[in-house]
Amino acid sequence: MAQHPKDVVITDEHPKSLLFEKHAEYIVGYSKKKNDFEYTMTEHFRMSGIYWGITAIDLLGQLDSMDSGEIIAFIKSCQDTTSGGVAPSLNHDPHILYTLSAVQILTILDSLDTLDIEGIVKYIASLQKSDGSFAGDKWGEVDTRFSFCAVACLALLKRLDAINVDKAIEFVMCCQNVDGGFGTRPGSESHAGQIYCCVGLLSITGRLHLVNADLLGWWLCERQLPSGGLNGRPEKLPDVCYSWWVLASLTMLGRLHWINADKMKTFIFATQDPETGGFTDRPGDVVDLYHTLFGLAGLSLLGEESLKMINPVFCMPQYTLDRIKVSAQVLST
Ligand code: BD7
Ligand code: ZN
Repeated sequence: MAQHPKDVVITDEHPKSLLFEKHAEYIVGYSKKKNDFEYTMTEHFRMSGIYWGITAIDLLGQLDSMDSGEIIAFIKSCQDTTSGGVAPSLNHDPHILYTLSAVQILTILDSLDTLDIEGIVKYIASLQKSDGSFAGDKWGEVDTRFSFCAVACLALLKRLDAINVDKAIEFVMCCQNVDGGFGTRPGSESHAGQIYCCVGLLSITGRLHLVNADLLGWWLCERQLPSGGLNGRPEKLPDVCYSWWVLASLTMLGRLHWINADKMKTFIFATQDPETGGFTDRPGDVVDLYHTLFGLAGLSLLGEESLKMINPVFCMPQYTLDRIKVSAQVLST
C-alpha cells in the first residue's frame, strides 16, 4: 500500500528520464492511424485532440512531422457558417471549447486566415449572458471553463473589445470560495481545473491582484502527494494532467517554487510508457494524447531543457505568443 490511502507507488521499474524520441513517434503515429478504434471513439472531441497533438509535437521541436495542410482543411470544414462557431468534427455541433482549440491550432500554424474570424468573434459575443458568464453553446450551460475559453480566444484574436470584460471578471469573482479556490459556478466546490480557468482569465485581463495568491497558492501546493504527483481536489488520486492545471496556476501566481519540483518530475517521468511512448494519468495505465500534452507541458514549466517553453496561461509554445505579441500577467515571486 502507498504511504497515503489515495496515492500510488513509484518503483525502480518506472522510467526515470524523458523518453523524448518515443513521444514524437507516439504522436505522429497516432495522427496516421485514422481507422483505429480509439481514434473513432474520440470523434466528439477531435478538435481538442488535434490541439493536444500539435502542441505536444511542437514542444518536442518536431512540428514539421505533422500534415498541417490536412489539419487546416479539417478545421475549415468544422466552422459552422450560421453561428460562426467551430465543431469538434464534421456533423457535430459547434461549441466554445472546440472554437478555442481551433484558434489555438491555427495560431500555432500561423494560418488564422483559414477561418471566418468575424464569425468566431460574433459567436463568442453571442454566448455572454447579462451576469457576465458564458454559455458553452446554444444549449446554454454556464461554466467558468467557458469564460476562460471566450477570453483566451478573443485575446489570441485581439478582439477582447467584442465582449463585456468587466462583467466577465465580475462573474468569475463570484465563483471564488473561502478556501481561495474557484469552482464551476457560484457556490461550487474548488477544483484545480476550474482554478486554472479562473486564474487564467484574470491573468489575461490583468486582474490577478483580485486573488489571494498566498491562500490559493497554499491550496494548490497541498495537492502534492507523497509520490510527488498532484491531485485535482482533496481525497483524489494523483493524475499527471493536474501537474499542468496546478503548476500553470502556481506559475501565474508566482508560487511555482512552493511545490517539490524533483518529486514532481519523478512522478511525471513514471507516467511514461517506455514501449508505446506517450504519458498516462498515473504509472502503469494506458497512454493518451491528452495526458501526453499535459505531462510534457508540466515538464516544460519545470524547466526541462530539451522541450520548448510553454506559456502557462494559453498552454501554447511561448515563441508562438511572442510572434503574435500576445502576453498575460504573471505575479512575481
Ligand atoms: C475539462 C472538462 C470538460 O468537461 C471539458 C473540457 C475540459 C478541458 C479539456 C481540455 O483540457 N482541453 O484542452 N479537457 C478535456 O477535453 C478532457 C478530455 C478527456 C476525456 C477523457 C479522458 C481524458 C481526457 N475532458 C473532457 C475531461 O473531462 C478530463 C477527463 C480526465 C482527465 N484526466 C482524468 N479524467 N478532465 C479534465 O480535463 O480535467 C481538467 C479540467 C477540469 C475542469 C476545467 C478545466 C480543466
Ligand atoms: Zn488526467
